[in-house]
Amino acid sequence: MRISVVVPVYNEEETVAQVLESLSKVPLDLEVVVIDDASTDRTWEILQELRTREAFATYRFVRHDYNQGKGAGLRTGFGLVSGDIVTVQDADMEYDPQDLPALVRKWQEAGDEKVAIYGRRDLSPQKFTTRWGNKFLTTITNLLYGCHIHDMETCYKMMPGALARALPMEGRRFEIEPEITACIVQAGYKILEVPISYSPRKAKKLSPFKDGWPALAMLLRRRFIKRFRFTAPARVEVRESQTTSVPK
Ligand SMILES: Nc1nc2c(ncn2[C@@H]2O[C@H](COP(=O)(O)OP(=O)(O)OP(=O)(O)O)[C@@H](O)[C@H]2O)c(=O)[nH]1
Ligand SMILES: [Mg+2]
Repeated sequence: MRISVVVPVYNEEETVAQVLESLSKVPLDLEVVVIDDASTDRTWEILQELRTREAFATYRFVRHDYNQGKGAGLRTGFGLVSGDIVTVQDADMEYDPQDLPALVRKWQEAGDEKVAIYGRRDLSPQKFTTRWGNKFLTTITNLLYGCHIHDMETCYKMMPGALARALPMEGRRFEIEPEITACIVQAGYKILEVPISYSPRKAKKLSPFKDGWPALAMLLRRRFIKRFRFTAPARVEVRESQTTSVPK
């Protein structure tokens, strides 16, 4: 049983190698797909160099012709992976891949329940506006969709592969986080959370005001205009691998 990890990347020359090296040490059977969304810095050169290393021989590296946004990167990635469960891994080292086994354990503990597992961050180190923007969007999500989560915007969203591949993914940029969350709930899945470590980077790229509105609009759209319908196939079991994904 495989866990697919989709890594959306845009201009992450400082951290992308570190993220992939850390992923290669995770003791799970991972399928990793890296989507470079037409980075303009050295990211793609670095990925070209990494792909020649034995540790990343099984990884797939894809590049978009032009920049389309994180949502578009995830859409490409979810379309390529074949794993039984799928998660996202941001490439800026805010999230530690060593937390992934804890998410898988939670998934296994849920048994036959239809669940998705989210990594829950401690948002207190975030800037005031970002933190309250996240809390606001999470609260609206809970109110509109009847769920009880604490961190809707987390990148660690682990879900069955069949569901990931069926997601409509109309959001092209950061409104993808509420869209995925809305679709998971509308598909009848319960979202469970696991505490994870989180190191917010200093140079924030997102603006809670500029990027918050499309997220709010997406929450309203999926709730009142375009609901997601999905029929779940039988649930698959995942066993933790004794080896890493690095080929010997
Ligand atoms: N495919 C794609 N990925 C992107 C794009 N912009 C950012 N990303 C990646 O998506 C992930 C999350 O982006 P961030 O800019 O860190 O978003 P964030 O963590 O919500 O915001 P920050 O608080 O600024 O870090 C990272 O791996 C980025 O490299 C983009 O235009 N296209
Ligand atoms: Mg980030």
